Amino acid sequence: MAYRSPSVPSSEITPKSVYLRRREFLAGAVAAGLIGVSGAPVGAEALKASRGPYATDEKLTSLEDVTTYNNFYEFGTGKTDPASNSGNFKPKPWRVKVDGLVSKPTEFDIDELIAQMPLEERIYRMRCVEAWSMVIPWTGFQLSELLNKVEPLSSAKYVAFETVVRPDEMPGQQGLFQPLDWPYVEGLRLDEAMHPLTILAVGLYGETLPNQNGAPIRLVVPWKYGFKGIKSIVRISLVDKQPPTSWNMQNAREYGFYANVNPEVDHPRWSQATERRIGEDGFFGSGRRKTLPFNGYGEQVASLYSGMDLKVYY
Ligand SMILES: Nc1nc2c(c(=O)[nH]1)N[C@H]1C(S)=C(S)[C@@H](COP(=O)(O)O)O[C@H]1N2
Ligand SMILES: [Mo]
Repeated sequence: MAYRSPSVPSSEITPKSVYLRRREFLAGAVAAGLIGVSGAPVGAEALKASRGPYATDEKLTSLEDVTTYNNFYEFGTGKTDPASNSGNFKPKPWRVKVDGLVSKPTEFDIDELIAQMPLEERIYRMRCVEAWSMVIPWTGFQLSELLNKVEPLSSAKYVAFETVVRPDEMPGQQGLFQPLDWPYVEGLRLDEAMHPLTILAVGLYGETLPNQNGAPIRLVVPWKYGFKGIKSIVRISLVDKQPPTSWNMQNAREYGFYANVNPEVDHPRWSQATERRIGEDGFFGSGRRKTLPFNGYGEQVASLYSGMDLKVYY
């Protein structure tokens, strides 16, 4: 029996203003040779999407900050490493395998998948566990739409995700210092995966994902810390037990499976009460803002955790 979540109606077309705000950055980036004269990151394609629900009206983080301040350890551990070191990464052709406890295991070609799925723009806050945050206009589709296609069996309780392993194209996977075991793996409970806020993003700012943001397809779970948003996914498996997750394996004391944003539970080494909004850093800590429970999405998701001790499930 397939698990279904309520579908979300799509409405208007993305407002032009979203794209106009990109222009400030584009001129400088063309000059720097980061993007072609067409105004798109090299290799990027425009994506047509309707405006999805849940959009925050907070100011968008600039395209420049979204694409030059990243965490993607396969390309190095520095914030600018993913943008600098991902030029040889080939996000096409690409296939995503969806298997495990499903009636119809399928391997999807990324272009066919993008053509089939109802693309929406979702403007979400993203809160990294390191206490910085952004507001990003993603283009993508609900993970539930993909899972419904393969028909999870009633024995499926969790969803496991896996990133590609390509040391030839990912310099962070070469050499002696390996900060994480590869592949990067993540997981969600099935009800979290089916929640309408949970998306697979294939683009941002109206175009296909830049390599550093997880091309060609990555997970976005806006009420959880950013590390749950696994990038460059090649496999999605429905399983019956809680799957291992990369940061939890690396340091279980500091990173949990649930990783719901919670200002009341501090990281062992720093407070989670406030966050630094990238691009709005000012003198004397202006630009810091209060972190909200579930990153501000509590109204939508708190009921998923009723009965759980939120102080423990970090
Ligand atoms: N495969 C993979 N996915 C990953 C990471 C990573 O190192 N490898 N970093 C995570 C972390 S810690 C964050 S905060 C987000 C950052 O996404 P962004 O660079 O698109 O803002 O990606 C997450 N997904
Ligand atoms: Mo993060």
